[in-house]
Amino acid sequence: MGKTSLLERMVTGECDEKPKMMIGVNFKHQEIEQVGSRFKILYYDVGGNDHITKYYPFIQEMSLLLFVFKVDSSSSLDFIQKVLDKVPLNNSPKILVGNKIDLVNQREISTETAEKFAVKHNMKYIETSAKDGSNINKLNTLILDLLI
Ligand SMILES: Nc1nc2c(ncn2[C@@H]2O[C@H](COP(=O)(O)OP(=O)(O)OP(=O)(O)O)[C@@H](O)[C@H]2O)c(=O)[nH]1
Ligand SMILES: [Mg+2]
Repeated sequence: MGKTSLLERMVTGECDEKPKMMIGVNFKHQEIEQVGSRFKILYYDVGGNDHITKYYPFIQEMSLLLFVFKVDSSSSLDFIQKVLDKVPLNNSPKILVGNKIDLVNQREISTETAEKFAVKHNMKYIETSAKDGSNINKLNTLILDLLI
């Protein structure tokens, strides 16, 4: 999906060219200054191939949830539906992220389809590219707006 690449881009402004296939949780923190206040956000980046069940207790504790799929793969959005069917969620704000929008010619999920999915699940929707940096600032701003 590009979760680790996206987080890297959000937090450092750079994108690691070769992220490793991940098992377990990767933590990253970000400090943001906004109108005189300082915020610290701790991200939990969960490996996509892991059994999601083992993260249930963590997911319940999150202040905000990001669901990342890749716009060049319709099965990646199906996977999010499967997760939503299984995982008990709290009332924290949720953002659906359609990543890899730089792959214009390989696109399988339209903006409209993803927006409908987001509305259905009470999520905000945003499209990004961790590769070229599209909308990363917008995503950071949205996250902060929803948290404060
Ligand atoms: N074209 C394109 N490739 C991307 C983008 N973001 C990530 N990638 C590539 O997609 C592959 C997977 O990226 P990761 O960041 O490891 O994805 P992940 O969701 O963290 O994967 P797991 O941790 O294994 O679940 C890598 O080869 C990345 O370079 C993007 O926006 N555009
Ligand atoms: Mg990863």
